[in-house]
Amino acid sequence: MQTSTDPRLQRVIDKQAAGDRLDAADGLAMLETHDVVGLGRLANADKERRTGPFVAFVLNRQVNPTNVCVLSCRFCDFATKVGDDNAYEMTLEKIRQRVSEPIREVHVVGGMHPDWRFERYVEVLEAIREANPTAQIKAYTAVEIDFFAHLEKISVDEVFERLEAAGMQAMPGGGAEVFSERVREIMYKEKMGHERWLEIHEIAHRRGLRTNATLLYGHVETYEERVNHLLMLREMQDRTGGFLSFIPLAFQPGYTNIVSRQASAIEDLRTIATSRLMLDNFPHIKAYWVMLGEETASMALQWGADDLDGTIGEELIAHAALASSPAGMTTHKLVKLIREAGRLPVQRDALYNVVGVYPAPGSDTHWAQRHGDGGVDPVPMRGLLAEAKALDVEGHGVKTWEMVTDAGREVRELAQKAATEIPAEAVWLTEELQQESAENVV
Ligand code: V47
Repeated sequence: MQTSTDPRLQRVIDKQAAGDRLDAADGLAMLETHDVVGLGRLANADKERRTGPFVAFVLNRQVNPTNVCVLSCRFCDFATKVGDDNAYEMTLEKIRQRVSEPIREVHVVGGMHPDWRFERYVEVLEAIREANPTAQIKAYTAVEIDFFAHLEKISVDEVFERLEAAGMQAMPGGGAEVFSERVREIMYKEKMGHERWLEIHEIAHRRGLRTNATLLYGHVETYEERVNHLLMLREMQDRTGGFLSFIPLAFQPGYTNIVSRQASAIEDLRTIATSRLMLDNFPHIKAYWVMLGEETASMALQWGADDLDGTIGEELIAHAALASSPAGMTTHKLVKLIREAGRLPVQRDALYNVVGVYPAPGSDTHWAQRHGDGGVDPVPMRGLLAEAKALDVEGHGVKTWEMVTDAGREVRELAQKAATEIPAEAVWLTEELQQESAENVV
């Protein structure tokens, strides 16, 4: 059994072994521990129980339709006002162009423009669906949904109805920041409070929409406030089961003068691991490479994270705040990053259905999988998926690629198969194979 030189972390280790639920004191102990390696081992063991050696990514594009926003949050370098030099509004044509590549997910988030009607935001989704009917749309944060409801003087349910009819299939986790009135007063006092954020996600879950949750950390928040945020999410997930993924967002200081530097890698890893262990009812923890940077994101895959988000294309929010990560990533680079972390890459869609695995290459075939622009080909899961039983999250009919061990089969064995039994000649998924893959998942 694992032991630690930190008595407070030892208590967490003992509780994990006994299957006891972790509490606020445990969360604090993890965020404060000097035994970062021990914490990583504990979180990694938990990750492996859930998703074995697999790490997921998605071929996606981020669309930020405008940076003009009615709010002026202190932490946000992205938002502008009408007439500012860097203010922009994307045309529907530009949006169509941006999403017309072969991708699985479009992530839409942007400013709340004072002159745009709700219809314009609906048209954004319609344009995306028209340009790429098979990509799943993960659109608009709870803050934007609340804004639309006020703008149109309609209920949140009615907002969802209109957006779903236009193609929305999931909701991102942005806008949560930190669930603390103290922090809200300092950083984003015009923005709605956490009760409303949670309420809107709860309405989404009730409708059967899957959503994500975020935490913006590394600015003025305390460790207690971080832990409290996690506990509030866990409590809601106990009730609804509708969250798919949790994404700790490392604050990019940019020009804000709030803090002089971004949280350290050690701090990032502690936060990822603490999230994995506290959020025992969240299927996935995302290492968002855009804000963590590639190196820390790669390490996070050994500290409890099972997802790297995606190829993204052009990211504007973190980069407005001077993030030093690249604007987007190629599939090849993501696969390489995941392999370097000793993991098996899995391509997923927005709802965490598996699209394909990238079998571990023999040393001499590794680069053989490269071609043309440096892309790598996934292999459809086929038979493998039939054994990797899909989970139905809390009876909501949501299927995830989470591997279950209680089916009497060790995850390691599945990974072995992924590495050895998949034919060497990798092919892009044909329509037919996509269909088969999708059928296998559900
Ligand atoms: O809500 C703004 C944050 C969020 C900064 O759900 C900043 O899958 C760091 O929510 N430094 C938008 N963060 C991004 C987001 C997200 C990203 C990836 C995946 C998903 C998902 C959601 O970014 C905002 C805000 O909390 N943010 N400015 C900044 N300077």
